[in-house]
Amino acid sequence: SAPTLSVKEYLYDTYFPFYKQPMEVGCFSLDSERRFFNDARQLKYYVPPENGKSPNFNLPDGYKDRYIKRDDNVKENLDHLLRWILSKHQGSSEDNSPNLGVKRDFVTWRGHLTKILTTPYEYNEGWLMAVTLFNGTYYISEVETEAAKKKREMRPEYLDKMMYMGYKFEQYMCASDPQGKPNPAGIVNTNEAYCTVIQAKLKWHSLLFSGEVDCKDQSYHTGKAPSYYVELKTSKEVYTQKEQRNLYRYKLLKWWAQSFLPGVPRIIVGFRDNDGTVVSLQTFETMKIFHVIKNEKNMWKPTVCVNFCDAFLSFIKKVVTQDDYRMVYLFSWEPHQDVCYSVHKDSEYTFLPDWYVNEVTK
Ligand code: 0WD
Ligand code: CA
Repeated sequence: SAPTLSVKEYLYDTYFPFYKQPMEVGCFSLDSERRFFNDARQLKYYVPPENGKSPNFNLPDGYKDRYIKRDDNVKENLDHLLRWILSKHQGSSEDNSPNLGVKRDFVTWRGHLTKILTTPYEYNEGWLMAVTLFNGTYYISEVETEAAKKKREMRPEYLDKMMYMGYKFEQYMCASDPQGKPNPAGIVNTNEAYCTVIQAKLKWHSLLFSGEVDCKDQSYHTGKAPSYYVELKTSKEVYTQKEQRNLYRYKLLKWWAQSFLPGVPRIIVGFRDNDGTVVSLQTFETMKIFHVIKNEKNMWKPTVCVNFCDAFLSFIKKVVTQDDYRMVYLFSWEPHQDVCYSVHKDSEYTFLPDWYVNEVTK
């Protein structure tokens, strides 16, 4: 029978594997109509609240009348990232920035890798990852599970509002220009995005992935990307031990994995009260999160996450053998089970677009 991959924690609880310092190789922007631009026009700038003042951000403000939501029925697959790759491919003769000619084993979204990293500690939601080997590179693109689709379509309004509040927090904390001020009277449009493109290496696997970045902290003048990037989060105020445990066990795991991958060093959390007002801020340094949680019982270990990711990428390399843009190896995982896969040719799962395939094979 076909090989499978176990996700059991103890299998991956060994030494921390080699993860080469992630390097930014480019960026791109998506505008208010989700149009692609090969530049940093959507980058935002971090503006902390005035010295000594505690924040007082009204996050539900504008939910009803100043909110333009991205259409999440549109499946974009890897398209924006592929467009970025092509723009480098085409411009490569004038462009002598390093590494772009380098072959990479894997191309994907950062968010997909985050899901893979946290798999050994996930007990609620499974995932589906479509993998195509094309011209020597493995492309990984997530497929929405039936369960996730149902959940999205049935999403109650309070959860939708919660998502809005996360974006609203960004608006309170960021300016559009380096010398600008935040504009909380503006519209929240979730089509807009600034994405960094990162090259990294995990043991034998070279990775090229892209992730959305919230803002740049200009007080780190000497640094370069990704070291000046900041990830913004909101969370409910913590009152009890149990609430603190849940924050550490579930949210910090996801936040750590998401920011560790691209090397985003700081996560700034706005804690909101029951009315959705942010009343305090706390900074977590990504590389110190493990020290924060390690004395608590039954938590999680970065080493398990990263070793599992390495094992999954090796599993892909073992299983995906046919180099063909029309083939998809569909990897699926459900909680308490092993990762397994099925193979599909010319199916609904094919995701590399013709415009990409044609340009690369030209
Ligand atoms: O499944 C995905 N993650 C896909 C994401 C599939 C296809 C495209 N994308 C796009 C997203 O729309 C976004 O523009 O890629 C970009 C982000 O990718 P990522 O950085 O790899 O995703 P992730 O790390 O999961 O999310 C980063 C941020 C989120 O911030 P929080 O603080 O909530 O983690 O990207 C935003 C969100 O702000 N985001 C989205 N925005 C609009 N629509 C979406 C989405 N579906 N998913 C994440
Ligand atoms: Ca964020």
